[in-house]
Amino acid sequence: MSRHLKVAAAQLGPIHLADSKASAVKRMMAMLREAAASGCKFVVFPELALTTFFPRWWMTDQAEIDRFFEAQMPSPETLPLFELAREKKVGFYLGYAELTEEEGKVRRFNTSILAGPDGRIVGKYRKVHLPGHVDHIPTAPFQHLEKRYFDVGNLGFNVWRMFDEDVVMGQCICNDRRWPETFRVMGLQGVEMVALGYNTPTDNIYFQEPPYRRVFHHLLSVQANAYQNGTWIIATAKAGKEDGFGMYGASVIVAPTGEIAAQAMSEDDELIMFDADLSMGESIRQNVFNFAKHRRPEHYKLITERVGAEPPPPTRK
Ligand code: CDV
Repeated sequence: MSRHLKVAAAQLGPIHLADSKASAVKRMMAMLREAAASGCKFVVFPELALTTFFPRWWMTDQAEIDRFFEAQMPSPETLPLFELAREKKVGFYLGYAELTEEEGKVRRFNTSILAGPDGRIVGKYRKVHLPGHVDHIPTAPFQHLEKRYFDVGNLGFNVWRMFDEDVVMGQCICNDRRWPETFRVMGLQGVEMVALGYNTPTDNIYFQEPPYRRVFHHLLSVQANAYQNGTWIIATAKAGKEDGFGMYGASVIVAPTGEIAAQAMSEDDELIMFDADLSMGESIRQNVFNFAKHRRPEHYKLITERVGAEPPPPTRK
């Protein structure tokens, strides 16, 4: 029997500092309704989908920072989204900032959850690869303070069985998509589909590069990792100018062949959909990327033993 899952990437346009979480949820609910009406069973929303991309702002008052976080999920503002998902029998992925307590310590994570078509949370992920910096860079046009506002995720890269189709589903967040390790760890658990939300500024504050090249690197990362692990990837942006600061869109649904099955055309709220054939990944995972047959982990030890690159000493003075 063929296994298909019709899926959607629900790209969000800008959410400004002054916008409420309730208004963001309203927009997401409109897209979830549209996806359900088109027969989609799974909708992927962006990273930090409830608020503006707040790591661009330098803040020192903890109470001001914590306004962007959720102490529970569903939170009062997101509950209507969970209820609608249950009514429409649509599962979803949602990125948000998580405030929690572990071993008596307050922790803050850049988190995503997977909710099943019954509206229950089936899986949680906390972002591992946090980009950016800790200190204020006054000369930069905006900040990227993920390393300041979040702890490094402590749940690892897991997969979950979801839907009647028993899809092996994984999840990760934004910068994780640039690291092959993210996907290989899920690939080694037989992942068939990965949900991924992101917020990527159009401009690089660390070195000069044209915006088209940033979109190229996003697509290159998602397409290569889909192919090398034989998995579908649904990558969803928050896009457009938030209070004047641009973030590119280019949300994509990528097939296990690495080909783009659907791509957003705007930098606004936009739903893209595709009926994903799950058998497409099987032939890749059974042939060119048959891990059991071809991988040689005895030669990969450095990957877990070493963090930074250590070139051999130079031969010339
Ligand atoms: N939110 C992100 O993780 N953004 C990074 C930017 C800073 C490069 C990304 O990898 O898209």
